[in-house]
Amino acid sequence: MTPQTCILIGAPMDCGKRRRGCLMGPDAYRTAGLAEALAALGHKVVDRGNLAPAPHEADDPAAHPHRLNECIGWTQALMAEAGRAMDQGMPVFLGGDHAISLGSVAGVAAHAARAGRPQFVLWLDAHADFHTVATTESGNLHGTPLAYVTGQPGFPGFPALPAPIPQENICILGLRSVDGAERDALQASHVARHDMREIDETGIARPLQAFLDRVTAAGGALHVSLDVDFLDPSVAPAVGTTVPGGATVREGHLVCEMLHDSGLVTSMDLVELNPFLDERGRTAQLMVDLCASAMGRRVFDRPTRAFG
Ligand code: EXY
Ligand code: MN
Ligand code: MN
Ligand code: MN
Repeated sequence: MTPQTCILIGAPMDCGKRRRGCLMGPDAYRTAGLAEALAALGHKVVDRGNLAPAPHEADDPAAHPHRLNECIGWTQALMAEAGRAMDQGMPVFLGGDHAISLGSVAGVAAHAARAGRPQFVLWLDAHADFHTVATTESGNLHGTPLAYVTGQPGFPGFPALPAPIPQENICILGLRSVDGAERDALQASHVARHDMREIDETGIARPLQAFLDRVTAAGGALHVSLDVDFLDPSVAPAVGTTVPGGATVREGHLVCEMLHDSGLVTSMDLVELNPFLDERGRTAQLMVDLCASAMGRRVFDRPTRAFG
């Protein structure tokens, strides 16, 4: 892989849901050696430290949705930072819960639009995260970023989107927990979505390669949003929204290895890690290893020639 300048951006955002702990995510990735792993692959690594939300009104702790003003403040800060970082290299946003993607994805899409490139998004998640502020039953805004970045109505108070992402430029892999309103909205949409049943039947490489081929054909920029709960809880326990039946360690690595080989990835989120729920850092370490795979770590330079 061409050496990149990886810009690590800590986003200790914890307001996208009620269970606390994701604010420790950026430091857990640092402790697990993310910068060192990327540098060992030949990349330049710049750690920008941690962001803070833009100034905002205090939230009523009992309000629905949960901590809306703080989420809007984070979205403003992350959108601005995403644009700056895209000018300097490849941003890796270290969550924080998945509400960081309200800002990171909106910001990279705005940058791509300025550069005249279509933005694509790969969403690796047990959940669809396709609620709006109007449809969320839990009131947890980490369940909304894909609806926001595709320009769905129902996000009062959030920044206007400079560049909504076309639904057909989104692919979700790993689905196994989708609420009714999300299911209806997704089924009426052009978002490509692949649940675990399909992945069991076809393997994970097939839907991923089909999507990567579309990104290549369009000359697109590709943002990858990796939610810890994409992975099976038996191998990635440090997340508040575990759903059994997730991706295996090897499925996770294969996705990341194929992403690297595609040469398409222009930005990335690592989200939902809650170090308070981890077991001796194993989930943080797995996320770092997956990121390293996406950035070029491999066992051999070339595959072994087929025998016979
Ligand atoms: N759909 C559920 C809700 O809206 O509360 C769960 C959302 C979980 C979101 C996690 C981060 O992927
Ligand atoms: Mn620029
Ligand atoms: Mn998510
Ligand atoms: Mn999830």
